[in-house]
Amino acid sequence: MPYICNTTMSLTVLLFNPRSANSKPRIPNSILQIAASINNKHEYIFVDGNLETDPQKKILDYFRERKIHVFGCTVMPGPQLKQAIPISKKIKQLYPNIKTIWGGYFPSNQPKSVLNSGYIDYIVNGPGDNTFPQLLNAIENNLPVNGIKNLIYKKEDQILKTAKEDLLDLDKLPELPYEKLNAFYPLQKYLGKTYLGKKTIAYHSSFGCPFTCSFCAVVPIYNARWKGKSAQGIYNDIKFLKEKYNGDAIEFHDNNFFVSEKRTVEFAKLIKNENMIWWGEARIDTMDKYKDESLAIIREAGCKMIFFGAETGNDAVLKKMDKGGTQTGAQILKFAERLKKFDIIPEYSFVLGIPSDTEEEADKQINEDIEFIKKVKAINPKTEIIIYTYSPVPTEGSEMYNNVLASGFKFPETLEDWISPAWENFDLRKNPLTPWLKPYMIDKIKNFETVLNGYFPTESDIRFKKWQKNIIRSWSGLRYHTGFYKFPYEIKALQKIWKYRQPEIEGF
Ligand code: B12
Ligand code: SF4
Repeated sequence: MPYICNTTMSLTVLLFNPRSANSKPRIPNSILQIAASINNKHEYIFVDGNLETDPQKKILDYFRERKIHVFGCTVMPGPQLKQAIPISKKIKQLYPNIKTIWGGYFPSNQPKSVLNSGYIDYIVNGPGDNTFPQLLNAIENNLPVNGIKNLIYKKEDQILKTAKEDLLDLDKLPELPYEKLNAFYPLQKYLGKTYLGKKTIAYHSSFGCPFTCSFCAVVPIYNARWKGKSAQGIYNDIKFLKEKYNGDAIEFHDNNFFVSEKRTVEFAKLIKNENMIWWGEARIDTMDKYKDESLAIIREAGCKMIFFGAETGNDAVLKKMDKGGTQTGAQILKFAERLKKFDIIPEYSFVLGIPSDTEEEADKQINEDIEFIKKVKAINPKTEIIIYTYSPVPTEGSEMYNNVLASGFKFPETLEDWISPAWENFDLRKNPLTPWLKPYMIDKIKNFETVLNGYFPTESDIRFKKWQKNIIRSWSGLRYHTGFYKFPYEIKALQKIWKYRQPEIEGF
């Protein structure tokens, strides 16, 4: 029987995390942090689609068994929509008086289609740590919501957005209710075996990001703001998870964990003796400013691999992407070389197929990016390469949104459109449907990716054995070296048989 608190609680809330990965569920930090904000004030139930075979049945059973007042759902683009949409719709049909609330990156960036669906009442736009309890208070007492920050809702036919709240001090937020989650789903199920360790903890230590890359969905929500929890605060939480649940590795889920060198080094010094391996996301230009001794200590403290948005080797394009202005192609190469010295594996992601004025330009840029990636690999063969195709961030009303619309590109209008197979591929940044990208270019990107993954299988797929890597490498070598990427069916077949994982979609 899941934990239900006995003290008198006001409302009962069901918090749903739709399925986001086929395997390896992670600690569902979004709903966990939201639960923390109402802990001991309202009763709550967790349902995690990653650990349920039929989450809709589970949710409807809860609705039948007890009075639930609010349904809260976290949504990122892509596969989570496949459960979030039909289940939210069903709840509204069966229980029209239940308040339905969505939070997370998808609804914050897509308020129109979400609210026009008619089955979502409120969107929490960015952090919900204050907004959610205030909204519940308003729902319970029938109060107006217009004074609550970080909220989007519909009044009559108008979509209204309230003011953005200043970023909160993470050290002052309530502790995450891990033990309550554990009563619904054993926490051990979330501490999976990954490339980093046997029991990997997913941890989120900061809000936002201080940069404004023009393609990034974090920017409209955080507007170049970043605030991190203190090194000591992070350490205390990790130590708790290590001692209580035997966590032995950490995946930092921050958009940009390494913003502050001081915080990273302090954390490294604290975690050093805990014998844990860790990973996080960073910017090349930020980390290239780190002192040698800082890089050495973070490696010594267990940081084995870092994810960086390299994007492209073309300086003009980097500028267009507004990568903060200081990242250059030369720096990307130099930094891959520099990390070799510290035995830290750079995981570089590239965005291919960026908007171009002509077909020739678009194709030329793809060819150059492919050559650049090969240069990175030649300098530091351990570099992990992640390839995305450029997908416009559909932030309604933004300048880029308008430019992309002007190019003939159309975003889905209804919520249901988002779960069509074509749009799912768009979300996974695999097939962007952008007018400047022709099918042969998409094929080229995909074929190169297949050959590259064949010749350099990812280190992070721990099920992939050495002998398997050797076979697939030898099959792909000729193609990689001669640049003949077309029709790589033999590599694809092996990847399919051996269920090759792509870390960009499923994580490690
Ligand atoms: C973990 C994660 C994943 C994991 C999920 C793991 C698992 N098994 O569950 C994996 C690796 C599978 C994944 C995959 C993808 N992801 Co992802 N993911 C994240 C990540 C790193 C952390 C999410 C998290 O836990 N955050 C911590 C919590 C505390 O923060 P939060 O979610 O923002 O929650 C706060 C508020 O948003 C709000 N809130 C959130 N939910 C709710 C719900 C309610 C009811 C309320 C009231 C409030 C609320 O309140 C919370 C507390 O303040 C985020 C980046 C990030 N830092 O958030 C990207 C992120 C969400 N992912 C993103 C993307 C694009 C994807 C992919 C589509 C990428 C791809 N190309 O493959 C895939 C597909 C998703 C899928 N399969 O459904 C983007 C979304 C961007 C966008 N365009 O909207 C992000 C922002 C990364 C990025 N910077 O680009 N992802
Ligand atoms: S540095 Fe990363 S998280 Fe920050 S704005 Fe750029 S792409 Fe987004």
